[in-house]
Amino acid sequence: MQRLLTVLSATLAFSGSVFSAEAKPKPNVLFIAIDDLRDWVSYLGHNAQSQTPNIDKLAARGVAFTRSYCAVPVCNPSRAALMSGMRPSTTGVYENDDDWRDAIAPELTLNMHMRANGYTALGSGKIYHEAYTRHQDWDDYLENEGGLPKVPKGQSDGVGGIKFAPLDCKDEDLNDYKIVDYAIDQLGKTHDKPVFLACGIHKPHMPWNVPQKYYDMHPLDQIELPPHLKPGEDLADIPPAGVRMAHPKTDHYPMVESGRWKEAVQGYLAAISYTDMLIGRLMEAYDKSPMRDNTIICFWCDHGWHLGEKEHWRKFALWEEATRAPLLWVVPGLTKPNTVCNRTVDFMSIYPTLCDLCGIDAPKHLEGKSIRSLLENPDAAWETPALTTYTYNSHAVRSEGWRYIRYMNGDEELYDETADPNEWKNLAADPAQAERKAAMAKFMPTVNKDDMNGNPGSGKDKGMSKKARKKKLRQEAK
Ligand SMILES: [Ca+2]
Ligand SMILES: [Ca+2]
Repeated sequence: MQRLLTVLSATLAFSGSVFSAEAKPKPNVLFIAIDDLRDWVSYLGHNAQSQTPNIDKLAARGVAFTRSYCAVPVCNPSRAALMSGMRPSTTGVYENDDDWRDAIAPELTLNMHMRANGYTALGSGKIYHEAYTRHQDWDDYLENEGGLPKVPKGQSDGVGGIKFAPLDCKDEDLNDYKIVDYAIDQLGKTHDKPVFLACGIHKPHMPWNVPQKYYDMHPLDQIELPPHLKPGEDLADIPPAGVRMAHPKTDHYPMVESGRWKEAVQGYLAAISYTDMLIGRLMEAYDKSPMRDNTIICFWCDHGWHLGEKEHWRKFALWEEATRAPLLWVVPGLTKPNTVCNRTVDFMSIYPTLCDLCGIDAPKHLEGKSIRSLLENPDAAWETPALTTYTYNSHAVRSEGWRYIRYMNGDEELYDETADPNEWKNLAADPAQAERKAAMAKFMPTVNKDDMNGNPGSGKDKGMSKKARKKKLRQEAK
């Protein structure tokens, strides 16, 4: 009863029923970023082998989105878009080699905007792509303490570029453990200002090297392969631009030939289970934290992953597997436990939603809009599909029932997600779908900036060296 009263009074204070708007304390934010975690979390029911009890418990605290999509299916541009509020079509940050710092001025980012509005910004691990960090934009940051144990010599580390192997080591031997420790320490402290606390976990990014016990949780003889057709069959109705994204010769054919496809799936599931253990530790600290009753939780993942669907591996594609990624929100006084929202949202919504929930102005440059209405009522009207971009002027629009992809060269794909959730039958050439395609195309950006290497955009900067172009972009970003 005491506990119920505590929660109730905190809820009233937060909802403003007791205090005036001025007296209302700003909520803290626990911002959890996961790297390369696709929709294989138990609560989404997409893969029965996945075991994520701690992430499921976090989902049950608030609103779990079932149709949430990244802005870009690649680490660096996904994070740059989410943290700046600007799409790659606006910034030119499309790939991992586009240094976002040359395109996005410091004051435009989420962490800097929170600081400008009275927040202390604390971070650990991978929030931005770690090749391009700007730690002076945070009040305190722990980048990467601890190491990554190596696979012993003589033991296989995977198949080609797909890296997986169980390790003889402890949970705490991996750097993510210490990255979570940092957030746990901060949750245990009393802070004099509201806190934006970001914790970026690297797993389940490759290499899927985690302690053996996580592999043992997913016995090889019980592993099932993801849904797939006979070799060559699925790609047969995909236009050349889509087949180039699948590039099956790079990863898929070698994987099939190796006979180790199931082992790779086991490795990814093991890395997910390790990640789930870390979330359990973090949530235990959250529950004990003095900040708990006035702390918003936003849990997101930078993009999805293919494990052989469409004969494709990794992210770097505009299909469901590469673009769908978990999104969870817990907002004290606003969200209700065990809420599921089936509306389509993309991660451009995160920055404006945090501004909205924290009572700070949303900067004009933000391209997404707040999803507060969906957090209050998951069935609220919502007309906006999710938009994902991968490479210059190549976009996917995802509505609740359909996915429409249009590549730079005009190649198209269209999938009926209700009848064909595996996206096996491309309907783009069907004349009966022309109206639907036109309606969905209206959500694609009309302005598409050149990528930061000067190609293959409008051509106006062609011939400029990479260095000269970066200089120009840096000037423009100021
Ligand atoms: Ca990633
Ligand atoms: Ca197909």
